[in-house]
Amino acid sequence: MGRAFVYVILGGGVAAGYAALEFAKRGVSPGELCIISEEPVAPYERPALSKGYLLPEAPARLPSFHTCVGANEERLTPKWYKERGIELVLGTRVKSADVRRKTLLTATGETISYKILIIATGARALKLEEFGVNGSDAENVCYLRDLADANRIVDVMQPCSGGNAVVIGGGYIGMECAASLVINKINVTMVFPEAHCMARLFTPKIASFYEDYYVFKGVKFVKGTVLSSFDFDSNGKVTAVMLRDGSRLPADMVVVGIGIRPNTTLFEGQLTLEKGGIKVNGRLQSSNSSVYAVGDVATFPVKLFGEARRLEHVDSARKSARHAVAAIMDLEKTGEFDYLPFFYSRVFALSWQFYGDNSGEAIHFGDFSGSKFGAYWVSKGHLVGSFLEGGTKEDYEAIAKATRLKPAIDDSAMLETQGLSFALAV
Ligand code: FAD
Ligand code: NAD
Ligand code: ISD
Repeated sequence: MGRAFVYVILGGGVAAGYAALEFAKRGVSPGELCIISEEPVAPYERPALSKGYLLPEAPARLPSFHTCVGANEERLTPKWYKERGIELVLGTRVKSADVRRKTLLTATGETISYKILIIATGARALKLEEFGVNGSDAENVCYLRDLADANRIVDVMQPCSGGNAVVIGGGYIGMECAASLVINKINVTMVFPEAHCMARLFTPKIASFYEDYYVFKGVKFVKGTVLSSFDFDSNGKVTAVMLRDGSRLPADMVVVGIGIRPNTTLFEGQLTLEKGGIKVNGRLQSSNSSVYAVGDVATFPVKLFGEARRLEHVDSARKSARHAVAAIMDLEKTGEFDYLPFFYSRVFALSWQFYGDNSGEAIHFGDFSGSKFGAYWVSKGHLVGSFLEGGTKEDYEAIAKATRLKPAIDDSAMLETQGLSFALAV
């Protein structure tokens, strides 16, 4: 038993939604395109799950944040797909793939064949068990990758008002969930192994601003250690988190955000992998010319830095997906993907954006005791990265433009003095 399509998108997350929009704009015919997703709902803007979705008042709920509203584009509801003859195969896991035969086998036993496959399987959250700690199955231990996880956090938070949450991990999930928990009137302690939060991106000085802000909001930080085990009650609920430094943190709930792994397993041994992702060229095409990969799962050449990167951010998922579809449907006219890495976050009343690469020397600017400050990164005499908290639309456009141009920097002291004005004048 099986169905055949010209184009199949495997995965139904952010990249899948933006790929579908691009296919529709370029005139895909009814019956040509299919999206297969393990999730039971049409593609949505995953970033909403750690922000609007967790708010106690007027929380974001589907269908309001289906793709592609995050980029101010159309909202692709199930009706939108139906009207265009785009098949949504939801709640269906693909359990094996054969790129030589161009087939996918679903967990329901159906074989789906394609002429062109776009892999958009994203990533999975790392589990504590992978670090030797048991307890992920406890009813008050939460992760956050998909809608089911977000619903679980909402349910677990409800009886915890006034109680204690321990957040494991000081990255994006840790920081954004900690803010949401505080807004839900839950006392939060964050635990992570590094010396400061957001260690992959922030300098100690930038991190210090956000940590101070969080402390003002009541968050406690336990840095430089990791959890070693949980205490459980007789119902198997976690009651405390034991740390490797010997301390014990009482917990009514736990949120874990300790990184992700791209979902590449189906293609291991069939496609070339690089840096943990599926290696693709500037057209997002893998080592098999009928297979493309986009979003979190793809390692693509970042022309600006002359090297391949795998990015775990929504803008990259949206743009790589659209570029892949452009390359598939208009191969002759579509050039190489020329992407400027862009990350952002919003927590409490704060909001920052980052463009480029955080390598080389960091040069801070602005008022770190006020509401607008930032940093430039200078590598090999050129500006390669820019961070700004509290900017206006024009400020962010300016740092993005300046970073893309990679201007030569002869005098770091002058860059520090000029600060944001440097980017605004480029
Ligand atoms: P995903 O959106 O994860 O989609 C992958 C899809 O593939 C899922 O639907 C999954 O179920 C499906 N799938 C996987 N394997 C199979 C299989 N075998 N069979 C069928 N289906 C399968 N980035 C930012 O830049 N800013 C933010 O503010 C931000 N906030 C975030 C908040 C949260 C809570 C999370 C989890 C991520 C956030 N991100 C953010 C990151 C961003 O959401 C991801 O980079 C983006 O979703 C990647 O898109 P993707 O399509 O590659 O993968
Ligand atoms: P992350 O990579 O941002 O952070 C992982 C954190 O885990 C590290 O900072 C570290 O503190 C911690 N850690 C690592 N090993 C640990 C251990 N053994 N014990 C305790 N802590 C440990 O990953 P994340 O925060 O889990 O986020 C998951 C994904 O979601 C990422 O791809 C991220 O980009 C994405 N996301 C992005 C945004 C955004 O861009 N605004 C928001 C939410 C999620
Ligand atoms: O990109 C995003 C983001 O950060 C969100 O919170 O999309 C969502 C919402 O803006 C979409 O509703």
